[in-house]
Amino acid sequence: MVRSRAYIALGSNLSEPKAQIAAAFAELSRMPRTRCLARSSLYLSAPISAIAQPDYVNAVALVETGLDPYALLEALLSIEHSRGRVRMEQNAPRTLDLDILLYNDLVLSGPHLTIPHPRMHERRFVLCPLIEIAPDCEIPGLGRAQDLLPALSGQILQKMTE
Ligand code: PH2
Ligand code: MG
Ligand code: MG
Repeated sequence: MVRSRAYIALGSNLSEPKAQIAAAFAELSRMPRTRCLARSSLYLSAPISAIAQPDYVNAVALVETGLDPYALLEALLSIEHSRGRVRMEQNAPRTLDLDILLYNDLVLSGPHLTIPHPRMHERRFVLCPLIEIAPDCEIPGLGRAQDLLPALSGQILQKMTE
């Protein structure tokens, strides 16, 4: 089996967000031909959105998977759906959001999937947990994740105690 490594961003700000993220970590390991290799701490973060909404709980996981990027996306969408995610406008509150951040060192741009995630470098709630589990992480086309953090110091984020 061809094994790939993917970093997944987890986010929730509805229906007990902390429990949603804990459940999602468990679900990631239940995806076909996939196991979770690392998970970050949970982070409480102010919403980045034009819509007023509750704070988020965010985290990042590293998975090893035999799924190709599109099959991985399908499996993540199916977990979101099973957790009661209802799609509304962009950046609306959600029970669970699972985004592919990186897939090996792949660069892919299509109508349904863009890798690296196109907004990951602008989001402290993504980069902080990512760096926690992958300190030397390189984002194809953008360089070291560590070097992108200082520009985002204005974004409010707090590591949660479990
Ligand atoms: N996700 C969004 C929009 N804004 N803000 C925070 N703090 N955390 C998120 O996960 C988040 C967001 C759309 O995916
Ligand atoms: Mg998202
Ligand atoms: Mg998403």
